[in-house]
Amino acid sequence: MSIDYQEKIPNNVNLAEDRKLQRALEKWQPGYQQWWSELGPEGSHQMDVYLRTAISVEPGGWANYGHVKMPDYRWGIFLAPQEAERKVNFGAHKGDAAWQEVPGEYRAELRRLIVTQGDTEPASVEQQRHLGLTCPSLYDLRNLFQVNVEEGRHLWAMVYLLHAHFGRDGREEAEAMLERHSGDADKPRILEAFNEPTPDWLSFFMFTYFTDRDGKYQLASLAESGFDPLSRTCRFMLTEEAHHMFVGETGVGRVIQRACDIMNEHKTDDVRKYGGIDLATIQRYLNFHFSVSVDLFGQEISTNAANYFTMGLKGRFQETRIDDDHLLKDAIYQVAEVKGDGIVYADQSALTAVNERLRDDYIRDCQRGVDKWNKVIQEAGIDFEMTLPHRIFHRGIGSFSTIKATPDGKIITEADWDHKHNDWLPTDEDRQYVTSLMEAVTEPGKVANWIAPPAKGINGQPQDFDYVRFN
Ligand code: BYC
Repeated sequence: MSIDYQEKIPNNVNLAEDRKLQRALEKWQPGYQQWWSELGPEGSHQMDVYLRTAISVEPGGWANYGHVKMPDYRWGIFLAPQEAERKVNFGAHKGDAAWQEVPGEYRAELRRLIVTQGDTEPASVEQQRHLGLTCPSLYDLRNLFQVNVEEGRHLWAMVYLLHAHFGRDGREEAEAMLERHSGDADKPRILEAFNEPTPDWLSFFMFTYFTDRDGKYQLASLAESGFDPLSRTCRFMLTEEAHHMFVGETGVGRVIQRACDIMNEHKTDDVRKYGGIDLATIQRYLNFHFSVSVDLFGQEISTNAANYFTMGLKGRFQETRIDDDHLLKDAIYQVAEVKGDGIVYADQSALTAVNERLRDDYIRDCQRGVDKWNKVIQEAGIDFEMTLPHRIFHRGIGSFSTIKATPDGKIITEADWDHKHNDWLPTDEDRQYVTSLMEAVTEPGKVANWIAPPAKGINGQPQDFDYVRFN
């Protein structure tokens, strides 16, 4: 499964053997490059960036590092190897051979899932396009760009599926991916969280920790798909996603570390006085990014999700490892709902609750990083604990979007919310303060004052490595 870099579009799908598809993708390519030059990372086009590029899709064999100009990055089409005799593993077609072509009766649903997934990828690049101008170090700048080029490649992954399997409407959808833009009043991105700007680096680290993790869970569910090309492309995308979440987890951890260092060094709680970001502000950012990411799982009770499952298009997280019938006709699942002025857990059909189950898996996973951040605080001997807010806090989608709640899950009145929400979510003043710290540090080995240096370099490089060269 080696990748052919001689091709105009690098790929491991024998693109050269399908001239029609190759021509269609080559027609889409200039539009993509134009989009990258207009809405990709601002001011970056002449820089040489120490990026990793996929050289093979085999585990462990794919990372190749070197300085590249991002517009010359070899975006391509890479699918994980085909599993012999793979089956549809859940839903009404359980036990059938996995589909290599789109099942005609599910075409619209499958296309919608692929379009929704694909739309988020360029959206995130657009959201982050100004961040390079205020990087806290060359290490961080390089990581931002690595994330950006990989999100660009993930768009390629979905565009390939649309072109290869959905004919003319697939090609139209691929065009539309470059026409919708994050935050555009007329043509916004599909999912709400992808229309919010990522205005500063603390937001970026929170985004890569919490929102990229939604990506991990959605991709993992799509990797279970009975539509084999979707499964294979998502499996490879997941290997890239891990680095994005690492950037988020270590990024937030370093901001926390710096706050603790300042508190200890100056024997003070007034971290801002010394140019750091205080733990309470970090907690408010966490509350915001967690809650908007939790929304990305959709409604608690969703017939769309039930249909995707029954059709065999989108499974649960690690579907094949779950010990049940994978049909969910009579199974139940406990889902939180509002009752009076509190919440209760009630039995629901497990089939219509698959979004909620995925959200549960996601929330458990989010907690692991929070525990690590708390270890940093504990080791510094500081009495403070970061917490994930309750799932009902600050929701815009689903049954909790109609109520107001505290971060610990108590339902409150609108008036109480108006009075208290500034304690729980970043205030204008917080955002202004964090923005005021955002100044580019581009000397090799130097790091901005508000964040601790990374524990180790990328690919074993020393602290003062020139990850990005400005030309
Ligand atoms: N915003 O039945 P429901 C990533 C709509 S992130 C706006 O629950 P469903 C990445 C919904 O469309 C992962 N609208 O919907 C991360 C529906 O509309 P209709 C992206 C929303 O379909 C970082 C209605 O509400 N991938 O990869 O079960 C950087 C009823 O809702 C939202 C995917 O999401 C929302 N948040 O669930 C880069 C996977 N939520 O039918 C990349 C593909 C719901 O009434 N998508 N609505 O017109 C899906 O699986 C599903 O579309 C969702 C929504 C889970 C998102």
